[in-house]
Amino acid sequence: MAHSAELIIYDLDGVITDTAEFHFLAWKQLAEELDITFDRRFNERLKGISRMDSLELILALGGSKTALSMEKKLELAARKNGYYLELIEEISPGHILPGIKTLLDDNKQAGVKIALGSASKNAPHILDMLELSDYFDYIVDAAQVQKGKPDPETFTNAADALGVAYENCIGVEDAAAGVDAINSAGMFSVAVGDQSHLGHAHYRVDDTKDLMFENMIQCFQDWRKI
Ligand code: B16
Ligand code: MG
Repeated sequence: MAHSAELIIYDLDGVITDTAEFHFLAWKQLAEELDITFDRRFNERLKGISRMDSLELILALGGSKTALSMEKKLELAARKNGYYLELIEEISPGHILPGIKTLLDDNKQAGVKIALGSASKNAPHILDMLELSDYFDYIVDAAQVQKGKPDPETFTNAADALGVAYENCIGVEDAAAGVDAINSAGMFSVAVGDQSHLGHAHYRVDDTKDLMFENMIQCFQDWRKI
């Protein structure tokens, strides 16, 4: 008998909307102030990673700067977030990635629960600006998560809160660290993006417009039969 999915946990940045460019510009501004050279290639490593972990990676890139006090690091992280908040002021429903609105509508109509599993402390604010908050049964509070992606906690937190067994959950991600997190949680992983860094997902599409609810459910059921 086919098993049915009970909960789909969506990542935010790179799946629902593309805030990665704004994160990049905000980190770049901070890195320049610290005389650290920072490019788009390095920025790929920050996708899905928490704010403080991202700062540590950037400081390590700059050499000896990792020895800064915690107070100074918190100040730098807050400064970056200030730049980021300025940049995202203009976000509107027009910034929802292609195909996502239909996917959420189909998900809701099928009676499958919906959660947001984002590393971003700004996630509730961004969902509001996208006018998508009403779709979500649960939003993981990034501030409550002890271990960020690739640790499974972001995803297991959502399943625990909604009382769903991990094997009945699907996670949707655009970052390699996020797919690692979903797989370690024992959930079915769906990835959006390139095979070169997302080949470890159970199911992958190139672009959000190719994410079809029925296909995701079909692949999940095939996986559960194994
Ligand atoms: P904030 P996701 C992640 O979002 C971003 O990919 C990552 O670049 C960012 O550092 C992280 O959120 C934390 O964001 O500074 O807003 O708390 O992909 O997990 O939705
Ligand atoms: Mg992401």
